[in-house]
Amino acid sequence: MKNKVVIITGASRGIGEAAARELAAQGAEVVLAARSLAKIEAIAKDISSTGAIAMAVACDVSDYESVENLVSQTVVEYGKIDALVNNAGLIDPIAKLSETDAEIWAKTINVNLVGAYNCIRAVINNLNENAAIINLSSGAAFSALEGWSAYCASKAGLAMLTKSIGLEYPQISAYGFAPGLVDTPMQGQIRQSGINPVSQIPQEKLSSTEEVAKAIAWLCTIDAQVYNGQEIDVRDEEFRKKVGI
Ligand code: NJP
Repeated sequence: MKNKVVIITGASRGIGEAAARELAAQGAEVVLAARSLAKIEAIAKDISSTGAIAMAVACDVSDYESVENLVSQTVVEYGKIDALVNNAGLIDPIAKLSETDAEIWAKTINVNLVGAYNCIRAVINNLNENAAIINLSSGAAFSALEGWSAYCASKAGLAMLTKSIGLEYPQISAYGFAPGLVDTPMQGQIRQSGINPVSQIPQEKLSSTEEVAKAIAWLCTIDAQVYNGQEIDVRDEEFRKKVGI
């Protein structure tokens, strides 16, 4: 990963934070993006204190101008972009469809699907050779779960967006990556809801963000190109062997 420039959205906590830390530890120059500027600045400072290169840019992925600013700041600072990790995501509203708030429902689509599109649209003409786009997918893209209609619909749409990039831009590697059940604040929110079997999974059964971060870092390398255009699940044994987790 030495000197590869990687943008990670949703880097203020959970999987995004862990991916930024892992990529930086492997030598990448990381750009942390999220709405909470103070949090990503603190993480970037911590990463920089290890001798790695990190920058924080406040960004709301659902706002195209904000995403354009993220990309232009990255290009000004580092001169290129080698990978985009589309990780920013929301799960609300967790409720049966008739009990959902229309604005909150639309917001999740606007972050999980339109937000990913915005980031891809803004980087696509700025990507370096052998670039990679990693879209954080989910089992929920392919199986409906009670109370998660916005989340499932957004991730299903994202899976088709991944395929579309694979078709239209074969020179770029695009992956849908399902991280499994990972111990993050989003899973805390799910447990609190008490809706559907995922909310019943005890915290100690969830996997660590560090393991998933290793898989994301691997997907940024040329070795991952065998999976171009595909949906990958971290629980796939063959994949785990390749990553070394
Ligand atoms: O989520 P969480 P995870 N613009 O809630 C950011 C998928 N996944 O780490 O803006 C920019 O802890 C937010 O930052 P902030 C999941 O669907 C997970 O669990 O400061 N950023 C924060 O950094 C998601 O796509 C599991 O509030 C925005 C981050 O997003 C990804 O993995 C299972 C934003 C969310 O942190 C990371 O999930 C699975 C915006 N508008 C898929 N809105 C799992 N955890 O088990 C939010 O299958 N963010």
